[in-house]
Amino acid sequence: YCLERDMRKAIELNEFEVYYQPKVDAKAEEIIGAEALLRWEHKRFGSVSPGEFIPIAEDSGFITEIGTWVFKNVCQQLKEWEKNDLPFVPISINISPQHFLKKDIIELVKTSVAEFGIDPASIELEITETSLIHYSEVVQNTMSTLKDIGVKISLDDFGTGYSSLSQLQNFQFDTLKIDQSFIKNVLIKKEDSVITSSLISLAHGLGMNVVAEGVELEEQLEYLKQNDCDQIQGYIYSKPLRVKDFEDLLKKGL
Ligand code: G
Ligand code: G
Ligand code: MN
Ligand code: NA
Repeated sequence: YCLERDMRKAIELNEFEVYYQPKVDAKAEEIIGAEALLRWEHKRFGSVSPGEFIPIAEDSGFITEIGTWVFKNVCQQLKEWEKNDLPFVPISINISPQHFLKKDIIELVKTSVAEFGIDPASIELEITETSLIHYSEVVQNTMSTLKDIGVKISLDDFGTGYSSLSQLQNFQFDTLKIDQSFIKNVLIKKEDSVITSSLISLAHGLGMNVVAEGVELEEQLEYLKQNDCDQIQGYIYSKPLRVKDFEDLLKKGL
C-alpha cells in the first residue's frame, strides 16, 4: 500500500485526530498548556505513527495541507472550549520547516484566528532549528509578523539540530524546549546534566521560558525543579490524550 496516497485521503476519511499532551508548571504543578500531536488511525492498518508519516508528508509537500488541517482543528477546538465555558489552556502546534518557510503560514494564522475568533495568545507555534538554517531573512520577517499578530513561538527539540547560539539572539523565541534526548540521561550522564542546567540558565538569561520534554521519572523531575526549569512535559504527568480525556484531566486537575 502507499502511505503517501492514503495520507491524502485521510483528511476526507476523517482518519486524523489531534491529541493533547499537558505541559505542567514545575512549581505550581498545574497544567498551564498542552502540545497538539497528530494521530492517524488508518481504516485498514490501524494507527500509523507521526514519526513514520510526517517525514513522508514533508518529502511529498503534503505537510502543508496537514499543517493547515491541524491548525484549523486546534482553532476550532479552542473556540469550542471557550463557547462551552470549559477550562482550557494555550495550545502549541508543531509547524514543519517547509510550511513555516512559506508565505501562507501567515495567511493561515491570520485568517484562522479571525475566522474562529481566537485570542492569538492562546496559540503557540513550535518550530525546529531546521526552520532557521536557511533564508534567515524570510524567517525573520515571518517571526516578526507572527509576533505582531500575537501568537507565541517556541524552539522545539533544541540541541539536536544545526542551530548556533547566535540564532537564539537573532530570533526572539518565547520558549525553548529542551529535547528529550538530554532529559533521558540527565541523571546518568554528567554531560547531559551539565547541558540541561546550562540550557536553562542560558534561556532564562535571554528572557525565554524553558520546557523540558520527555520527563518520565521522579528523579528527572527533581533535577529539573532544582535547576529552575519552568515547565514539564512528559509521561510522568500524562501521555498525549484524546480531547475528552484531556478535558477530564483539566477539570479534575493532576
Ligand atoms: O507524538 P509523537 O512523539 O509520536 O510524534 C512524533 C513526531 O511527529 C514528533 O517529532 C512530533 O513533533 C511530530 N508531530 C506530531 N504531530 C505533528 C504535527 O501536527 N505536525 C508536525 N509537523 N509534526 C508533528
Ligand atoms: O518532536 P516533538 O517534541 O514535537 O515530539 C514530542 C513527542 O514526544 C511526542 O510524539 C510525544 O508523544 C513524545 N513524548 C512526550 N512525552 C514523552 C515521554 O515522557 N517519553 C517519551 N519517550 N516520549 C514522549
Ligand atoms: Mn513539539
Ligand atoms: Na521536541
